[in-house]
Amino acid sequence: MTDSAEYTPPKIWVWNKASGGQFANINRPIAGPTHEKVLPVGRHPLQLYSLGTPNGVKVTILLEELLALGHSGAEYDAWLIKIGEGDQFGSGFVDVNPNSKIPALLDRSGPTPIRVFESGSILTYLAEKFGAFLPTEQPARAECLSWLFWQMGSAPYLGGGFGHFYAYAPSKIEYAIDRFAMEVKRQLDVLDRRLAESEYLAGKDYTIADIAVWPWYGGLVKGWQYGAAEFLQVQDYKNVQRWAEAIFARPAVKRGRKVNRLSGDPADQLHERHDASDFDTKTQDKLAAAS
Ligand SMILES: N[C@@H](CCC(=O)N[C@@H](CS)C(=O)NCC(=O)O)C(=O)O
Repeated sequence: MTDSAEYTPPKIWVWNKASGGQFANINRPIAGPTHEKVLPVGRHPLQLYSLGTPNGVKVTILLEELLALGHSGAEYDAWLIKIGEGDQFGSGFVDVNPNSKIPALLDRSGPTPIRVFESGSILTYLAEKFGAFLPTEQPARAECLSWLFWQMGSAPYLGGGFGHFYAYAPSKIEYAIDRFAMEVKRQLDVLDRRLAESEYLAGKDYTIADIAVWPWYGGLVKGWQYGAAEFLQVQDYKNVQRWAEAIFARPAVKRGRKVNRLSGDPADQLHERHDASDFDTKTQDKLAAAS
């Protein structure tokens, strides 16, 4: 790697070397599949192809919340897509998400399967399908969608910007870390001010806006992201802390967080989910013994 201070970009960028840094092996400048692979299909109407990252758990949290409300049509099979091994570039996955990123959903409940990709689109699709967690009346609906889209536009600065340069880049570049730490702290302050005046992001009710924002910014203030809690002084954002705790106390959130998770405490990892009983400790013990 050339030091950024000495780097003069060539006239035309060419892909002739690894970029370095964690996850460099999955980065490519071209789209499309790299190999043929048919996706597995389970018995439920909804087939989710995902991984337990902040983007992935948004969907499993919503599905668990819908099931907790009694929407049996939200039963789902959650299949593991190992992005570190390039599963997102398999032909079957690319058919469901041409952007090759988790999460991706296939709704097989109707005569023709419907593909849905981009977590914000999946949350909206499911909330509309089941008539839950997305207010129908204004101004709450507009507020919910505004915060939902805020997450989609803001989190790349947290993950792709701050997280990348603070934790994953091959060298620590002060300019990049300063730039994105500044932006992430500003975003936390935006949330803190909103949550000072409102219990949840869209108002008094918990909605898909909270479900989208919590895995990123709730996780950050709980110290789960990038080992950056002290660096960013996350304890100062008291209203975000209050909101993050309230959401983490929900049983459906605890279940949703476990699905497709490959890291952390093994007791919090349910690699695939095909039935509500998969969360039982006894079933998990059996699965572990069989593998
Ligand atoms: N805007 C997308 C972002 C999805 C995304 O970035 N997914 C990451 C994991 S958190 C991924 O699949 N990365 C694989 C890759 O970039 O090849 C969404 O909200 O669904």
